[in-house]
This record gives sequence, structure tokens and C-alpha cells, in this order.
Amino acid sequence: MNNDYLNYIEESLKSLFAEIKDKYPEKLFKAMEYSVFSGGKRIRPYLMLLSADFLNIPHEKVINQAISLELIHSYSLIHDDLPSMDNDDFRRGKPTCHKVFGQAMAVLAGDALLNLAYENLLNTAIKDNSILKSCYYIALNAGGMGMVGGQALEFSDLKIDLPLYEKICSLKTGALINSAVVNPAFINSDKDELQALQIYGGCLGLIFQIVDDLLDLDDDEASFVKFCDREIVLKKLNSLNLKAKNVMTPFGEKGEKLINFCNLLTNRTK
Ligand code: GRG
Repeated sequence: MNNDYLNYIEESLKSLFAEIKDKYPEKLFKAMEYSVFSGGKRIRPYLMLLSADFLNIPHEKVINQAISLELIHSYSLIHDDLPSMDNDDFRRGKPTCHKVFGQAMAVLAGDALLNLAYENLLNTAIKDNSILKSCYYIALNAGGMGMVGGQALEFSDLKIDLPLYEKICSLKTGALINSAVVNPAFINSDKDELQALQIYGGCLGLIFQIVDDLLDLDDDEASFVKFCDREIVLKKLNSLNLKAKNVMTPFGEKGEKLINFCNLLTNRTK
């Protein structure tokens, strides 16, 4: 991954946190800060910068959408780790937010991060309303039609088979990845570019989840590797990778960064 891009994301998140530091109750701020700055890979904001490159949109025009997406991702992980959901004690090798700050503060830190994301999006859109549609797209993907909907399906006591699992993944995990990829297209793109980003984003969301399943074989959880044998899962992974590449290839050099990133996610080992 490009360090300049990662530094830009990090500095932007830090500067947003510096702005709010003295305005929030101390413990709430600390719980939010703990979760946002604990070693996340920043895949979603990074992807948004790559997609902006593809469309020739300056990074400054998407950075607030990019970091808002990361805040939404962070809140979702805090809530996902709670005892009432996945009940995890560790994330990224560190104690989870509720283990350090208690359950009530973890719920509130997640709530405040989600709100901060929308405060940041709206504040940016007030100054530049050409990004309004892209902000709306984030909301659609993060909510009941997207990530929250996917999580709700997982907790609906349904009998999970492969098609349902694929649907859950495309919402729970895929929606934010897709939002990162497609978002800049709502600022400036033609029909072919938008369509290509939508297909690429859909493939990438599933690739991300399949690789996650391959890396993290938890006996209690549904996973692609549990529904079909490994050979079939690897075949599916390769065909998604190929589809994502094929859709970017006609764009020549400007599609290369997205193709390379797809390869990176397909071959990641952590
Ligand atoms: C609580 C509304 C709500 C939703 C939770 C994202 C999610 C939905 C649950 C997480 C469960 C999980 C581990 C899914 C697998 C894919 C995934 C989102 C992994 C974590 O994303 P990374 O690898 O995380 O980008 P880092 O740590 O790099 O930020």
C-alpha cells in the first residue's frame, strides 16, 4: 500500500480527533480514540483514494468521505465485539473496547463514532454540495439496506445456507467496501466508469470476505470454507479476481492501481 496515501488518511483522522478532543467527555473520547487508532489496515479509505485516482478526482475532494467510512467501520467493529453480538475479547491483538472501557461506554463510543461520521460528512457537504450524492450513498450502504441489514440477518435465527451466507457477506462486509469503491463516481464519472466500479466493488467485497474466512477458520461461525470444499472456494476466489481485473482492463493504465489492489486483497495473509 502507498505510504503517502496511508499517512494522509492517518493525519486526516488525527486532525478530526484533535478538533473534538476537548468537546467530548474524556472517557467517551478515549474509547473512540482507542478503537480508531489501534492498528486497522484502513482498507476502505485507501480504496476510496484509489477510486478517486481512477476517476481523476483530487484526494481532497474525497478525504472526508473516506475517513467517515473508516469511522463507521470502527463503530461497527466495537458493536460487533460486544457480548450481545460476537462477544470477542480481542481485536487486532488488543483487548476490545468494552473490555477496556466497559460495555456502556463501548456502546456509546460506537454511537458517537457513527454520529461523528455523519457530522463530518454533512459539514463537508455544506461547504461543497457536489459531494451530497456520494454522502447519501455512504448512508445507504451503512444502514439497514447495507451493513446493519447484513448484521441483522446474521442475528435473525435463520437457517444459514450458502446463498444466504453470500447475501449476508455482501451486505455486512461488502456494502462498505462497495461504498468506498463506488463513492467517488457520484462526484464525477461517466456511465462506463460507474458500471465498472460497481462490478469491481461487488467482486472486491466478496473477495475480502472469502479471504477473511480462509484466514480465520473459527469452528462456530458460518464461512465459505464450511459450505464448500476449499478447492471450490479457491476457484470462486480466482474467478472473482479475474472478473474484477477484466472489468478494469479496458481502462488501461488508469485501472492498474485498482487491479493491483485487488491482487493484494486476494493474496493477503493477514
Ligand atoms: C455491528 C452494525 C454492525 C455491523 C458489524 C463489520 C461487521 C458488521 C462485523 C465484523 C465481523 C467481521 C470480522 C467480518 C469479516 C470482515 C471484516 C469486516 C473484517 C474486519 O475488517 P478489516 O480487516 O479490519 O478491514 P481492520 O482491523 O483492518 O480495520
